[in-house]
Amino acid sequence: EIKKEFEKWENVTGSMHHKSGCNWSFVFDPSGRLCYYWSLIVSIAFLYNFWSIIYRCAFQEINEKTVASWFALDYFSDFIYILDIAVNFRTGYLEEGVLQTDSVKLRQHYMNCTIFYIDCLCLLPLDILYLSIGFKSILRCFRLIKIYRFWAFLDRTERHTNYPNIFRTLSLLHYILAIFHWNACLSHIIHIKDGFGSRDWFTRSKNKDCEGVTCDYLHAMYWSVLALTTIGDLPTPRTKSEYVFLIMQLVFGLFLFATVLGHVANIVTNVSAARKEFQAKLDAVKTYMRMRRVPDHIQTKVIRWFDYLWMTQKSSDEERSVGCLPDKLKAEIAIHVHLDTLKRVEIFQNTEAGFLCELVLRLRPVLFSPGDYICRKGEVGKEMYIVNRGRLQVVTDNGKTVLATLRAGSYFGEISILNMGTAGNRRTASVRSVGYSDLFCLNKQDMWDVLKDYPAARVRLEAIAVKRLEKYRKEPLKKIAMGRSKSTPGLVESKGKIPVGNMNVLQMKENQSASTATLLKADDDDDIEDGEEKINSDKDKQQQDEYCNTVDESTSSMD
Ligand code: PCG
Repeated sequence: EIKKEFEKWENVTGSMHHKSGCNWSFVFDPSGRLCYYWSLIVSIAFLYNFWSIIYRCAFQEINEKTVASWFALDYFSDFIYILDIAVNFRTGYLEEGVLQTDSVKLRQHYMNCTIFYIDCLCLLPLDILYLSIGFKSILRCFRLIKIYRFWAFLDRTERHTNYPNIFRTLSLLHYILAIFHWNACLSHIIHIKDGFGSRDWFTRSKNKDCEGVTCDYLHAMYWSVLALTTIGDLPTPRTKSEYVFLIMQLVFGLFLFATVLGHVANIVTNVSAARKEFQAKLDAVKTYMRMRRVPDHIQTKVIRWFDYLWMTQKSSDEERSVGCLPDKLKAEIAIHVHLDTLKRVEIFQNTEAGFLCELVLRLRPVLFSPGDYICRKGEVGKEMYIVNRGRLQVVTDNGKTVLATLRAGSYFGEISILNMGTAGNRRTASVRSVGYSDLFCLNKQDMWDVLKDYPAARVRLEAIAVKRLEKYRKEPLKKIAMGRSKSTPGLVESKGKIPVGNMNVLQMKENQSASTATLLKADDDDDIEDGEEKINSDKDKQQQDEYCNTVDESTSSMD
């Protein structure tokens, strides 16, 4: 327990390394959470400098009353910068993909990096000049170089956040306000320094209601917003330099405006991308159906299918979104996403983790509408299905006799793909969707590929198939076994052999072995009406082991 807690804590903080005796030393994991929170603090310190330096430069508002607080804030932010250097000395780095934690190596690595010199430059102590030129914030301008930490922080947040569009909007807003702020302060500096020989281009009319530094700042900001958003309504320039300055302002504003517009359009497009993609697909299908004069009732059915798809927040090609991930990661996601369903599927219970991984990667989600036939008796079976959501009925030829009702966690279609029916790879019954059904589809080739490596799962699958067949045909087991031995089973048989698992079932049946009897007896005890056959898992596990041994033996003998 303690170890677990410690590991959890380590995950949050980075890692702690125990050195000789009671010498504990921290090493920050650069991708850990502590490093992230620390970069947030450094970013706040940077933002303080970013907004305040230019403001204080322009408005010279520092007086005896405020000087103490500015001093305190300045040196607190400097303290954070110093601490940041200390943190960087203890931040691990990756060498050949391995996190380095040795303190000497970390120190050398940091000191050999340009970042170290940049960090030192940020803290250039020009403050000493306060003594000669006074408390001028321009002397702190080197603190702004720390912007690289702020950008890194934004980058990481954008990558990690679950709301990237909200984050992008806020970040864009911040950039716009910062540009307005800097432009306002710079224009104010030019204005007070009598930059263009006159002050009319910027001066506001005297107003008793709004006086003081704050009002001056607000006026500058207002002027800056008017100029940069190209709204105009600025005091008419008089001198040549005023004209040039204002023209430059307006041109810059135009570019800024276009960039902002582009960014906003991008964000809006991202937000509605899923909807647009969905709508485009629906429109294409509708156009096609109209052109081909598809009957109205089918058109309605198709549109309802789209309705259900949209309402259940499903995209018809979900897999595409995770397509770029390596298989292992894809399997992890898929297992997590489909876990609830898969846990209910009996062939997946008590199976090796590898089996689930292999299978889950090959599952393809499909959606059926009310009354749709997923398969019909006599068709060639090319895939099997697992029910994720919905209700389905297994029906006989006439479609009236319901053999079983399948619900979430059931599977069907395995008999024909395992070539277990007397008619080989033909469907032994029809399966109909009662309402909308959300299924996972697994194609024959994939199924065989997986079962080849997991014979125990195959034995289970076949045992249940035999039981289903018996229920359907009301024939004694032995007969089925005989029938099956004549049929053409699957891939292995296509190579002239009887599939190992099938042979196993046959052997079991022929020998009337205790294993089969137990397995099938367990099946017979099931709630047949529901069609959700359950196997006593403990007994089954025992049997499986027995079967596995037999299978292994037979496999090796066949090989
Ligand atoms: P398959 O491939 O023959 O296609 C129809 C499927 O219905 C069948 O495989 C079984 O997986 C499934 N099924 C579920 N319950 C029953 C049942 O009681 N009898 C039969 N024959 N099939 C069933």
